[in-house]
Amino acid sequence: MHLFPKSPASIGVGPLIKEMHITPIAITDPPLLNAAGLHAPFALRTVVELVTDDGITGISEIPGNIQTDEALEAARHLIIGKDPFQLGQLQYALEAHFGKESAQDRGDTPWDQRKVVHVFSALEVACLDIIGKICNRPVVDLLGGKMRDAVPFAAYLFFKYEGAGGILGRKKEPALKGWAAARQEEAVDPKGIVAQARAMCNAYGFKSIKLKGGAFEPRVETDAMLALHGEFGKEYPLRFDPNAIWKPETAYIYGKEMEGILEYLEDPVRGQENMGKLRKKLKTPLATNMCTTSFEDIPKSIRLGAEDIILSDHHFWGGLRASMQLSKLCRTFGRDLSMHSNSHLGISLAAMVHLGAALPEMPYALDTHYPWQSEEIIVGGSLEFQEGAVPVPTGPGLGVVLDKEALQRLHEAYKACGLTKRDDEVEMQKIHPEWKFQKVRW
Ligand code: GKR
Ligand code: MG
Repeated sequence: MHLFPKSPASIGVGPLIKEMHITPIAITDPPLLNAAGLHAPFALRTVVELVTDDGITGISEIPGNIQTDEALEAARHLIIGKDPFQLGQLQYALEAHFGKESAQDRGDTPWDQRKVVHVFSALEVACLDIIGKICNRPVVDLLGGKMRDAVPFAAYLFFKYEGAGGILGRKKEPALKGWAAARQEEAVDPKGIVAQARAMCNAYGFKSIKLKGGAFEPRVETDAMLALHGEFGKEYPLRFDPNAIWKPETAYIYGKEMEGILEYLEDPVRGQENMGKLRKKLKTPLATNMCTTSFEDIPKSIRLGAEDIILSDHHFWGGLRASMQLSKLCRTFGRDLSMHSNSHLGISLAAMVHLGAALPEMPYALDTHYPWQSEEIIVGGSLEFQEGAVPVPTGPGLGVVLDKEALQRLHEAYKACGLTKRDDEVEMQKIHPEWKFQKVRW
């Protein structure tokens, strides 16, 4: 007896992908500091649109880099004419075409520099958007269904120079109010960081706070965390992330000093070995988006006990379904899962929210850079936060619609800005010519 019709051709014949549009865009970004240097006046993103032969469009957004755009272009022939439901075949074809990437391809920067994971993430999310539209269900339902109605995020603070991005060195605009004004303020000491936290939490209702470190000496950054604890410690969990720029002895000294005030400490040191050793000495849980960043890293992570929390990112882990699989692995091995972020717009945020809503557990509020951005490419403008959380979009697919005019405008900005990849070292050298990125500095 056949459980399925004999001829699979009688089922599963859906629309096929007919067009792919790859649009690099540039969004203004404030002069934020981190271990790799300084954010450029523009952050780059790439928007991918897949259109089926019956006119359904699926969209996605990934970090912008000309190499990823070229790889997407090189993969065009693997995508056009294909069934958007056959994601396994698509992944297999991409890996066969590009070869597998190794953990080393990730690079030493705080962000992931691999290519194929980004390409697959872009295609997978756009296909899920199409599938959701065909089935008339939100993406969260394709990932297993909704475990929560809204997804909580954390305030993500940065040491920063004065200004708003867009034009290098642009000064504050006096007419701005609220967070729009605070976003432009300088924050280079504990006082500035506390003021930034207050303004961001007031505007978005966040109930957890993360400080990006690695920009100043550990003493200054630890003092900023102690100041945040003094101001918010009773109400909000706090986290700190120096992006692996501390030596093990430094991380031990300051990690001990911050014991008891942190919800978790993110990438205090470089590499799974150093993380595993430090983890045995500190009571604070350790999190990472730098040392355990792919499925290949999991066996060693478990052997060494490298971290307590893996910060997934669907752009880096190869999509939303891969992040769901990661959540299962985390559960199996006693790890928690949360989410990492880079500068991004609403398509990425919507994808993060669908994933966050489907995760079986969510012990920590997710990271997002969203408050630092001031432009949008989705119809209706920025997605709204309610009490620090984003309600899961209810429309079919991702539930957000691409604003074509805004896309064109930001594509023109991309062409005019002259950037083709993120390079925070070069940006820092425009202000401090002698500055050099160091993997481990203090
Ligand atoms: O945007 O400067 C930044 C961050 O440092 C980012 O690149 C990191 O990838 O947010 C990230 C992190 O949590 O490490
Ligand atoms: Mg991090």
